[in-house]
Amino acid sequence: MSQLETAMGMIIAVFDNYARADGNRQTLSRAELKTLLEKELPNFLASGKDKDAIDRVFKNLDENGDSQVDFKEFVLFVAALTCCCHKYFEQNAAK
Ligand SMILES: [Ca+2]
Repeated sequence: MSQLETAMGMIIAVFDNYARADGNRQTLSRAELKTLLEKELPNFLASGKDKDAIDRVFKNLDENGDSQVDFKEFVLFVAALTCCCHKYFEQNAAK
């Protein structure tokens, strides 16, 4: 597998790993998203020790308002975060 194929496969695997905890492996509940963020993106929430941080992320991700985060909503979040990282590295490389 190519690097990109491997990366795509890993995003799917991470989603599946956390989404299946409650029996419904199609979506992330709020609790599942919380575990995923804490374990997979510890730096993302490090600054926001307030409990509202997860609620805000969850609300933003749950675009259709069904109180579940599906794979499409999750992957858009990963893409947006990746764009931020890319921007950050680009800015620092230009200095
Ligand atoms: Ca689930």
